[in-house]
Amino acid sequence: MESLLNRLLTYFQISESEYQKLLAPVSEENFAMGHSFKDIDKCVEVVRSAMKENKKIYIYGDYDCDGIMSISILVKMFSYLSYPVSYYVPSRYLDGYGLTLKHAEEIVKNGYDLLITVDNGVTAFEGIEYCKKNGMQVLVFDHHQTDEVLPIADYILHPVVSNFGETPTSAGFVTFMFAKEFLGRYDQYLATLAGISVVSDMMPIREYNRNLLKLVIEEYEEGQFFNIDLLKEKESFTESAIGMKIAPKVNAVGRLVEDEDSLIKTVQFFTSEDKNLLLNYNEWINSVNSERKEITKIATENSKEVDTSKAAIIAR
Ligand SMILES: [Mn+2]
Repeated sequence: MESLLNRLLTYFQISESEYQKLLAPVSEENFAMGHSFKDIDKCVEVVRSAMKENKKIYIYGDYDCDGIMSISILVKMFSYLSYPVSYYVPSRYLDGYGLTLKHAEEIVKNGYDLLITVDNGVTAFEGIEYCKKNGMQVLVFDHHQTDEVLPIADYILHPVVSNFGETPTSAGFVTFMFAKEFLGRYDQYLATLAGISVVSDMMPIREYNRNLLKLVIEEYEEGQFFNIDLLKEKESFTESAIGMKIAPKVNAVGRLVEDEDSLIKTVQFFTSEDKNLLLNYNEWINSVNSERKEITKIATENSKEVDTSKAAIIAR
């Protein structure tokens, strides 16, 4: 009779060597399973020389949890090196998704030298072309579906474009891999933000996604990251705490809050270590999330056709 293991392997359609890999302990060294991004060294070089020449760096992200994790990973990375950078969380209502030509004009006007788009960019043709034509350098860290033509950025870091791997992953993961390469070390906090983004963007929990998530959950210690402790409340830090507590709260802000000055508080929340600020912003995030819950409740009670985009007015 066929062994139970063989029957299971057939059932799950995995080979014995894949099974062995699943059993192997995940580490900071092997979680990416040997996958790497083409041109990641070039991206590192662009940022390194920009810093050497004291160039002005601008990060343009997105308003959902993945976008906010991606911006926060870069902002925190630069703060480790005490290098000042500017960043922007676009408003779903005032800017919409992705770098616009209008915003690119602002960036150029303000004298920035290097633009890094995160969780957007692969379809921002006009904005990126404008920046390039005006002498800026542009890096794109994204994971969205690309057109056949790519924007004329200097380099694009993308799971498919950069031949990273078959399994889709989040922009936070892509950005984390850059930060890891740039810093020359695995940073647990940045990895934790990337792990959150994998869950919040509902990426398949397989291969490197699963490994990173497993690793950050295993490594997590209560009291280590005050902001994450606040968000997850009394739960232990697990995939379900991310999916049920952390991600919905961060997404609620991007969904409901209109003005950029408030949106930027989310990145401050993930990059600051000022306890008072964190307590304060946590309360604000919770209040926005309560609004979100209230709206969802009303919407479900009333009808299936309630326009929740109007909800922004309530939460401002
Ligand atoms: Mn995303």
